[in-house]
Amino acid sequence: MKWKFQPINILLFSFFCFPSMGQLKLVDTKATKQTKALYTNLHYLSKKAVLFGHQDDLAYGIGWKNEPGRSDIKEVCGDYPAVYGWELSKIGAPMNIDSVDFKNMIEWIKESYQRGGINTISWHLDNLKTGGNSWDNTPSVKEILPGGSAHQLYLDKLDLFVDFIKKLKVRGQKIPILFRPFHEHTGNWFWWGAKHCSPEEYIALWQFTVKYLRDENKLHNLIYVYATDVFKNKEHYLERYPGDDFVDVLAYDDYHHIKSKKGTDKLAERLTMLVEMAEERGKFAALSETGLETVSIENWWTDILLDGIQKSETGSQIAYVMVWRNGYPGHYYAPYPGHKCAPDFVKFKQSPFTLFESDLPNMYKMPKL
Ligand code: BMA
Repeated sequence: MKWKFQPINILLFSFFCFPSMGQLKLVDTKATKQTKALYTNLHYLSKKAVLFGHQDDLAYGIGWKNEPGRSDIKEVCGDYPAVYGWELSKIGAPMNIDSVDFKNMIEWIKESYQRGGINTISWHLDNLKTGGNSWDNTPSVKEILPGGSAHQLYLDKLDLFVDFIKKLKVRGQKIPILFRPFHEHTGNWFWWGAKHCSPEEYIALWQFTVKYLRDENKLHNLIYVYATDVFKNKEHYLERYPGDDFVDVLAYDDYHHIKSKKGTDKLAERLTMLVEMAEERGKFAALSETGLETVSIENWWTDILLDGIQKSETGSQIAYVMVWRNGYPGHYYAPYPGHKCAPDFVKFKQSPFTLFESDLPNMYKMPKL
């Protein structure tokens, strides 16, 4: 039976599992009411269930683009995802790197917020030293830090980011956003990756960014998500960790150990470490990106993804899992009507453990605990 948000459940649950509920601390002590509520609700739900997310869900799917109300997820299982991922690469241009119109993105974020959904933003920032894209891994972190040759260019980009975030408002309420910059940095494919900057530089970049957004620009609707790629152990994960005062969510992306049943031992092992590290800090964890390109295994959703997440009791306590975009035939991570994995996705959706948009309580209202 699906776990229900009845007052008695909340009371009992919080008493046993969440004694310090009222004391969650965000990077931004001035975070808006709705942002604090979202963080608290996610933390709380993480102990019990996992929210499902999908990148660019409302923007396009396989065989369609920009069609109001559409979503491959909804068309397969009858509900929207609980979490929507968006990408800001090329901010300042009319469209992002994946041809999503920024004006439409703003509307989709508002629309999903009004339905009770949650939005997260990633940023494949161009290499500002060379003018290349984020995969141009010419070292440049030092150059965009204060005193560096491309620092002003970075400030200009951050100002575009600030303008974008300021437009995310509904009835005067600023929409809370889970912001996940400089991700997968244990890998080497982006210019902010492990081989292209020192831990000190990465940390300085992160801290500078938080201070610029929060303190200089007074954005108070951001929840900061630190997301590595795969990692060997806790020490490796924390090598570039910017500090408890600069991170709200401990996340990681994993496309490596999700390709077969065998790999899920590694997935479970990492999720366990992640949840432990988050708990020790009074924060929560997330599997910020994953997926099997073209979902070539028919029962992948239940037998690999869900089973992998649930394999370890501790590891299962992540707040959400998000799969990547349905870009084009050959590059998609979610089902669409008629795909061979669709029936299994419906089973995944029906699991009492997975939460989709209409399963959510009011995430923007502080739970009474
Ligand atoms: C990658 C791929 C690219 C895309 C990029 C940024 O993983 O999906 O096609 O441009 O993410 O969204």
